[in-house]
Amino acid sequence: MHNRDFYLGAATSALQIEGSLSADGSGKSSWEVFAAKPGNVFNNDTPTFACDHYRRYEADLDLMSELGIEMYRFSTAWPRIFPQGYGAINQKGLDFYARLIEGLLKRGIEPMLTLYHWELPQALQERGGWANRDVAKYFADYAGIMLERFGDRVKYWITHNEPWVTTVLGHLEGVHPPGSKDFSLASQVAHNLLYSHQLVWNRFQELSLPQGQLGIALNLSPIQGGSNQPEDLAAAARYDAFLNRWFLDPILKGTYPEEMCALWREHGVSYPLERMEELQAGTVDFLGINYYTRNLVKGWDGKDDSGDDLLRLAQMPPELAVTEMGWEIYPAGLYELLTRINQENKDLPLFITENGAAFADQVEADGQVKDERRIEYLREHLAQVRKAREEGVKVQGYLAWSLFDNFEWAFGYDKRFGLIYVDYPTQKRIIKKSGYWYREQIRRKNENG
Ligand code: IFM
Repeated sequence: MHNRDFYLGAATSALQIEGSLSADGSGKSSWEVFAAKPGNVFNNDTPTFACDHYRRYEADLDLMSELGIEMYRFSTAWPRIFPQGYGAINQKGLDFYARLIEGLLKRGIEPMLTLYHWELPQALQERGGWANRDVAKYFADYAGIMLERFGDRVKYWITHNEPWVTTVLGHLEGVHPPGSKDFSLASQVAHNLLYSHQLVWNRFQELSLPQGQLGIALNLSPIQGGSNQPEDLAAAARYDAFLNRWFLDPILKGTYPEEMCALWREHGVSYPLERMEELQAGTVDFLGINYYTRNLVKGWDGKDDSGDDLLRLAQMPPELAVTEMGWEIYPAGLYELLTRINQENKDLPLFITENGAAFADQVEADGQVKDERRIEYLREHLAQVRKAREEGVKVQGYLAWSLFDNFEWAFGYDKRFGLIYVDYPTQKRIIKKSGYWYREQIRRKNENG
């Protein structure tokens, strides 16, 4: 018996697992082009083969069944559907996702479909990417096709995965495509991403799918001062506006945080300020939260010129436990986030759309991957979710990141987040100890009702 008012599942994204990037008439994505340039990705790894999921999806679906996964969050690659970003539809691209969705439903696994997990058609990047407002309109057209085609079978939809990452890593830090470092451009991009979400929300309302639920997945973190000094606490409040509320506030309240507006005024950036009214409040049926760690922040003492007061992170105390990403393991942060969001938005349905950890997994002589630290990480985070639910927070699901080890963006294949180990040269999959542990959690949840 499945207890489906709370799903336990797993998540992936297209580019990170599929491979076969030019199969069946697909166009190129900006990530494919960025990764091909030496120096952009660790070890010059590319997503060309990844987990070869495009060809092995049937066997991968069987693995999901074996683990008892109840919900599977995946993304569709825009360039597979519209190789040029708009215009002619590539039917074969749609057919792949039709087969995947059928395969999930046949196995009793609820699909959650993310429309944009960072794969911008390169043809659109060449026309200015997300800085170009037309791209938001093309995105809404692509979303419209996906909704028309799959809206009868897919209930849970996500527009953007972590638009903050597209904005900041792609346009301010320059470590994701297009590799820009420009605050004004980043602010324009952020606004257009939000605008594209709004356009999809409008379309979603017009279609009025009987069961459809639309959300967005935001990377959120509790932000704390590196010390109790007033300047650190003030910096933490500003950093919260930058990391969390830049996207939360427009989606939920229809406004930008005052701290961001002040920063734009200070830097002479007018684009988002002039267009704020095109974003409405409450444009989600549920909020997806991707949670990995908290951030400690320190104020700028004015002694160096290494950046903006708003954007500085404190050095973490070296004694804190971290994952292979160097991210502090801080399970209580998940509870802090859930209760905060629930307080500010009473009874908003929430999903943990990603949570997980990279560790240096090894296949042992007996062929097993005994990833005890990942089990500990998942156990502790799930306990925080349980606590929030017991206090009445409407968390409807928890999706582990990730089902498989996969292409971890600028870190290439160096970081392993999976419940399932992938030996890339042979493409052999090995269910890790954490995968078996997770299966047991799912079984117990359903046994206890
Ligand atoms: O792998 C990524 C994912 O694509 C988006 N969220 C964070 C994960 C781990 O870095």
